[in-house]
Amino acid sequence: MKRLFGLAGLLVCLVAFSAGAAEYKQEYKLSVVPGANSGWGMSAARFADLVRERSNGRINIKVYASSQLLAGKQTSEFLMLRNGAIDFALASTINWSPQVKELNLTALPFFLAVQPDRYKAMDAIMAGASGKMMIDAIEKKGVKIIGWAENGFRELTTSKGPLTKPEDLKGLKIRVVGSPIFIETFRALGANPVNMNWSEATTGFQQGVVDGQENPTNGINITIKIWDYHKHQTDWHYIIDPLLLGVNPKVWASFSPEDQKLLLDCAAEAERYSKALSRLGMDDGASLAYLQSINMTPEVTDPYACLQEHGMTVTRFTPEQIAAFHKATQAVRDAWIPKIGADLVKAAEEDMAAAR
Ligand code: X2X
Repeated sequence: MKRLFGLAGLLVCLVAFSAGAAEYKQEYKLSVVPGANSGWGMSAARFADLVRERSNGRINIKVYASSQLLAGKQTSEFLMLRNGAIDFALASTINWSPQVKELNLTALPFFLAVQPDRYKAMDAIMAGASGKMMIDAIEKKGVKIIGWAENGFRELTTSKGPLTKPEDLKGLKIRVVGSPIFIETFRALGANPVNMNWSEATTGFQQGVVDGQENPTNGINITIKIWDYHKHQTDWHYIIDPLLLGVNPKVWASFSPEDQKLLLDCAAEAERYSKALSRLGMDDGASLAYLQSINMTPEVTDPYACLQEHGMTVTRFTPEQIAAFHKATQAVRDAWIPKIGADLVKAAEEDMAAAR
């Protein structure tokens, strides 16, 4: 009798186990817009590796970099994640902002640049009420968020230059992402913005279709060897590009509570790694120390020296230069604050002030 119960118990366990296991996919697809060697792609790979390791291979996330899952069209990522064509995405606010207007907050020109410590300001938004409002806005539209990360402050690179004042941008053709606030910002500065998907951008730079572009130094500009196309970098910090780790809500609900906790923990580590890659050589040394402590120091640790060694000029804006650009883009902020939500902008201002 005892043996019979034992056998029955075993059978119940087996059935329960296979039912549970059957809910998990063989492979979860994670979308990344730029290449695998970008800081962004490396952060996604770290997340996937940590998850695979800690789940003993039960959760297998595969990173699809270079907009592979998006047929090259970066602004369709949010809808594909929402409808389940993609399981996970490490995504930029810039690419999702056409669907979630609140995500234009960090694309408000010179909004963070005028803060005394721009990284502290970004961290304060992520950790504060305004960050929570951004996440709520995304989740209301049908995507679960499990963490933040960072592409970085977007600096301008051009074939003409150096650029030191707003008038220097007059007539320059600049590649931007297909999100309206970018077009308006560059028009306000007298430039000629051209919307181009990232998947076609480097070919465009090579062919000289545009005179410039804007992307973060460590994560993108250095990894694509921007010096092959542009000789000048303008460090104006005009906007920052935070990243969000999103999951399709049905996929999220299919994970056990223990595995959800595992995923959240791995997302937090990936965030730390991603921020360190983005801020390396631009902070007080904390990013380098962290990367060394986890044995993941990248080849380039001094981004400015790297750009200069490759023949580029780097113009690092003074607070006065930033103030001049801030003034020149006032109309863009005035037009966009009501679209983003005045309450969200106010909450961000309060979060940043509290962290000062
Ligand atoms: O397209 C860009 O510039 C990139 C790669 O930074 C984004 O996806 C926002």
